[in-house]
Amino acid sequence: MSRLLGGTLERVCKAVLLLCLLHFLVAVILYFDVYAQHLAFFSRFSARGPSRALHPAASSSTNCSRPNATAPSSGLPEAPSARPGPTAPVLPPCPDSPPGLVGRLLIEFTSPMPLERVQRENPGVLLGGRYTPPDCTPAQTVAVIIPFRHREHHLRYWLHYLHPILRRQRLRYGIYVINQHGEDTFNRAKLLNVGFLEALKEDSTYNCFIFSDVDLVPMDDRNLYRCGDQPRHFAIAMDKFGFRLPYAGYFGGVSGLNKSQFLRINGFPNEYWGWGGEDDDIFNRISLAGMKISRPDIRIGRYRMIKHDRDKHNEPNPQRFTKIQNTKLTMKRDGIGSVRYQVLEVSRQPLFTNITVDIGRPPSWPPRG
Ligand code: UD2
Ligand code: MN
Repeated sequence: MSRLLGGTLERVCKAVLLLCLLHFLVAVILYFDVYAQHLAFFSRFSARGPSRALHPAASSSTNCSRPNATAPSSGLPEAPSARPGPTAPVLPPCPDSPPGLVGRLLIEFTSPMPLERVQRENPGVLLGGRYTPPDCTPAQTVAVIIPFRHREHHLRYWLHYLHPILRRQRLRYGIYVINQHGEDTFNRAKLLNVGFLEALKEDSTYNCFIFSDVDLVPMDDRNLYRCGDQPRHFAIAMDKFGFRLPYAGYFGGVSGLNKSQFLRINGFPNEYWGWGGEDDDIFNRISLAGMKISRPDIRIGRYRMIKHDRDKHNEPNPQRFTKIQNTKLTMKRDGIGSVRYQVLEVSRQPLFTNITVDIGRPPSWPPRG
């Protein structure tokens, strides 16, 4: 009897032990899945010798305390020279869900951010802010376009946070800062039209255009800066709006359209001078063209905006309310097909391409100066 009992007990013990082992294994797998970036971090050490030889400056100064610490901490091969030459084997397509994404990021705008540091931490980024993943072939080429004037301080943070994110997302991309020359009234949407044309002039393979305010940083790298079947709105849950969409038709902040979607709506309006309304006009254009907005999950489309006052010469446009009622009438004649501007300078900086442009001034309102 006792032998029988002992035998049963032994079997039970073995089963429990086996279960524990299984549980432990699942826990380990989950751990490495969630903390994939740590894996990437460690793998960097094993590849340290050669990467150091290629980038002597990159080895010591990387800040790894932040989850989205830049450059080598992504664990990706960095060297442009690692890219395949004409005889190298064809790289596999980049995965739909890039491995090595971090998820939620810690974003803060308090520590100073010198450009030299950003540059040092992103050695794989080529002149003009161009990057191509060294280990796979992306399906799209993405032009990121930033409307800009007098926001150097914001741009530094933007570059610091975005380059590592975009690299982890395995994108082939270029960064275009469209800098409005002079002190006339600001015109965000017209600058974005200029960015579309100028980026294509530089590289006709661009087929996805992401339009981003300079002061908006995503808080989650799973918010993939890619284009899809429908125009995409990325910045759906901003800190300044309590991490909610302020209204159903909101399309401000960061958005993305592929080339054909952009051309189908005749691009963006050129006639919104000053603050506001242009994003609603773009939303109208998309709806009128029979397209729908696609958005990420509300938990992923989170953003921090660098706090700022309203800029000079970007006062709210009092015409915006009437203008957005008339998109149907105006979108055919006012858009990418009719944009007039003059490029004053194209300068390829280490982390971005700066395009200074004269876009003219509003016809009547507001008075200049
Ligand atoms: C909101 C929208 C923005 C746009 C704007 C109305 C958010 C987060 N963003 O921005 O997408 O629809 O309202 O026009 O809700 N800029 C300069 N220099 C200037 C003025 C503007 O660089 O002197 C650029 C810069 O990229 C900035 C963007 O234009 O981020 C939008 O201007 P803003 O940040 O002053 O306006 P905001 O935050 O109300
Ligand atoms: Mn802003």
